[in-house]
Amino acid sequence: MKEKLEQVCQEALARLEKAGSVEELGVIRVAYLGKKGQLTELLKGMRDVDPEDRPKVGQLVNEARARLEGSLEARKKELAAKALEEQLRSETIDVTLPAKRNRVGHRHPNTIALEELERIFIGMGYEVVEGPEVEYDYYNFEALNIPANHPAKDEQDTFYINKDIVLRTQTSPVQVRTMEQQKPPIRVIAPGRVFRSDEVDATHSPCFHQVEGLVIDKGITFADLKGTLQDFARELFGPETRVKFRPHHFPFTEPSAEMDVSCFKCGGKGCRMCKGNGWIEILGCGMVHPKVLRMSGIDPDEYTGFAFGIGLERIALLKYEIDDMRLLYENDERFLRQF
Ligand code: 2NM
Repeated sequence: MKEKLEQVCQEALARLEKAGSVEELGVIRVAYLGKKGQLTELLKGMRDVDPEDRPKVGQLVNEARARLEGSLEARKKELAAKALEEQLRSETIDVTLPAKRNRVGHRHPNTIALEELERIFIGMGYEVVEGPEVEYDYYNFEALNIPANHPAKDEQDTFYINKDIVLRTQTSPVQVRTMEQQKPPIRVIAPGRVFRSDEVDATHSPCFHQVEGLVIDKGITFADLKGTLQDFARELFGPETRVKFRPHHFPFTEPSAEMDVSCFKCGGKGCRMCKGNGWIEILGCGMVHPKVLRMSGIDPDEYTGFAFGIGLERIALLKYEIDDMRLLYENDERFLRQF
């Protein structure tokens, strides 16, 4: 019995010594000290021991129990300390490592293009004006000499809130409001969001941005329009840029034109950028129609003026050579970061 006890005890101590985790210690405790543990079983064997030897053997079993308990506790402390040390080591922060860079936001290509346009026109003495995106039918159409049956008014192109109120299809209503409120001379640009009921594709979106300009004063002529827009084009696309005006029609201007710039990529020889013809259309313009002036309270016999409209996305796509307008609205940070 004594030898058996010693053997079990040594075996248990050896296993404790080898144990690598607190969980393993638990398994060993059950195996020796648990209800069916080896030491407990030995104690049950007491009934076979000589009655006069029982106190002695009982004491030996208790001593063995105490040794095992003591060793268990000691190993538990050791292993817990080791685990803590390992955890601390793995969580050590190397303060000498270079820091992770914080990604800072980036200006949208539209914003960059808009700020460039604003810089150019402010440099020529223009003021930046804004107005409502939800607009009266009157300001969006009637005051611009767009009659009720004009194709531009078609419900297919315009988002109607009700029969009198629309989402503005251009920023010209801001120009009309300016003419109503300010006495000439007027020199303003009106940038902003505009809405048309278009299907989304590489060159269309139901919501895009325009920058429209308006100049009203005594003696303003088409020559002022041409000079201004030529200066603008050279500032935006480089001093070598040539411009070309093609006759066009807008209800709110007479005469009207579209302006092309010589391709800034190939200089006019023809390339992919200008689809081989050397010119790129960038804006519409014209002399403000006398009816438009009169409706807004400006006497067309005293004053004349010119106006123009630029699609902001078109400028951003051209300048940054982006081939799909949808990229401008997805706000994919990997795309935006490039500009
Ligand atoms: C364009 C083209 C031509 C324009 C006209 C006016 C106003 F209010 F003065 F009549 N504002 N903007 C205009 C003229 C806009 O966009 C392609």
